[in-house]
Amino acid sequence: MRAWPRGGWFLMMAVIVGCSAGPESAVERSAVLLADAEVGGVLAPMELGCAGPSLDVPEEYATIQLAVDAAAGGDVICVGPGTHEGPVSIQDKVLWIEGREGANQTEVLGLHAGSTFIVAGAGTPTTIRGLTIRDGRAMHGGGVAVYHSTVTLQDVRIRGCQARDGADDPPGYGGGLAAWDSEVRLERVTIEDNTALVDGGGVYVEDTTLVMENVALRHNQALWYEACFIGCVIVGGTGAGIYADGAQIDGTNVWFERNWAAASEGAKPGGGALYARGSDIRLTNATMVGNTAGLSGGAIDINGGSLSLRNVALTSNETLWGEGLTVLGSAVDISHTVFWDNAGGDHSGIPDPIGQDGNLSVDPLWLQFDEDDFASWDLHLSLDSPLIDAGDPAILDPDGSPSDIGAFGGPGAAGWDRDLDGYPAWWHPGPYDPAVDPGAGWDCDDGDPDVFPGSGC
Ligand SMILES: [Ca+2]
Ligand SMILES: [Ca+2]
Ligand SMILES: [Ca+2]
Repeated sequence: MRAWPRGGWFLMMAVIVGCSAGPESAVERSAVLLADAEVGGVLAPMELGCAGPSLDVPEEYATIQLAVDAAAGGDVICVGPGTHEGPVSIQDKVLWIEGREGANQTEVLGLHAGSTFIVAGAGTPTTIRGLTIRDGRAMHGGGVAVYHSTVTLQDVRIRGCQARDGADDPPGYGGGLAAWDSEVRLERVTIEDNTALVDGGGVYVEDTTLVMENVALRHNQALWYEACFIGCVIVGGTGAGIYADGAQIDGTNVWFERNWAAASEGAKPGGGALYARGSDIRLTNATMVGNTAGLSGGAIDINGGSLSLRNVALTSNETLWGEGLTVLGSAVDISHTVFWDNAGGDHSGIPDPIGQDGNLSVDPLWLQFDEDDFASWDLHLSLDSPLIDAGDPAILDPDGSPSDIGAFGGPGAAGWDRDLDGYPAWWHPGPYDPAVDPGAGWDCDDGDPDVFPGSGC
């Protein structure tokens, strides 16, 4: 049964790609880092980024790979603005790779010829910063593949990457990013419009620790395919936002929006935002809206391990036969979390959490939300939202008030900069206030790097 849209999905995803320089330049950021690093009279090149000694692309090395090959462990590779060709392979070497003028100026293309970045055997943190990574295609990690390594991605966008074995063939794992036996840290990272054929449209992690702060997973897909040998079998895709197997995930201020796991009958489970098995998942101040899965777990499908949700908004997710949250044999700790408008019901496999530990079943009253017009969505809270100050009182918002539920609550509420223009999105409930917010440095349009205070706000 083909009950799901297929080819039209990409066309529905109009995403603005900006090309302007960020007003907070890498030079300015690096000056701050330089001042920090000079404390005590010790300079650490890996902490200076482009402000310190570096191998420069393209001035000294024509490609990033040539710079990587020439670099010694601990070196900084500084990538100039423009479009650079990958794939880039980093083997047994700890490096810092930074786009000097940030992700809106610096793209690395995978050219559909493997993972755009592969990092293997880097025992201490290798950092990739200030880049847009796109158009990679590989069986594991179309954008970034990490093996037996410790990797940090900062101010990075991963877009339009695919996990698949060949041009048309499954299987693939982790459209945007995949990691095995690794430690991965994501800070201010957007993973959007990536596809896996089959599991982990945005991210696939196995036996890996994944820490996320201000991470947005949007419009990723885990697709189904037909396997035809003797007759044809439809096999579903699982974990459209994230697929976790034997992983530990700790996410603070995480945003799952309209990821799509096309699991179907006789096949795999679902997990529109997240599928996990044998994994320990902890999400604090997450927003999970409009995700879709086939069999179960419109937002979350978890099997074994543990799940902790705190200050999470799990609303308006869809599944054909399951619920918003599907739990099978997991230890669950849910508090200050709102369930609302999930097709097929809010949850299964757990005692009803509503009405205790601060959990709610109320309309979140997003600032703008029309299920049929997702281009208009604005997932800030409206001024009369019942999620305001309804979060865990032990967690505070940037203004010192009790935390709001969702991605715009908690200390990291002010840390969103999805368009990476250097200006954080306003976090407070209610619409942007043109009298006050520009002066405070809040971005009125965090999806467009050409619009910021002083330019359109
Ligand atoms: Ca508050
Ligand atoms: Ca911004
Ligand atoms: Ca902006």
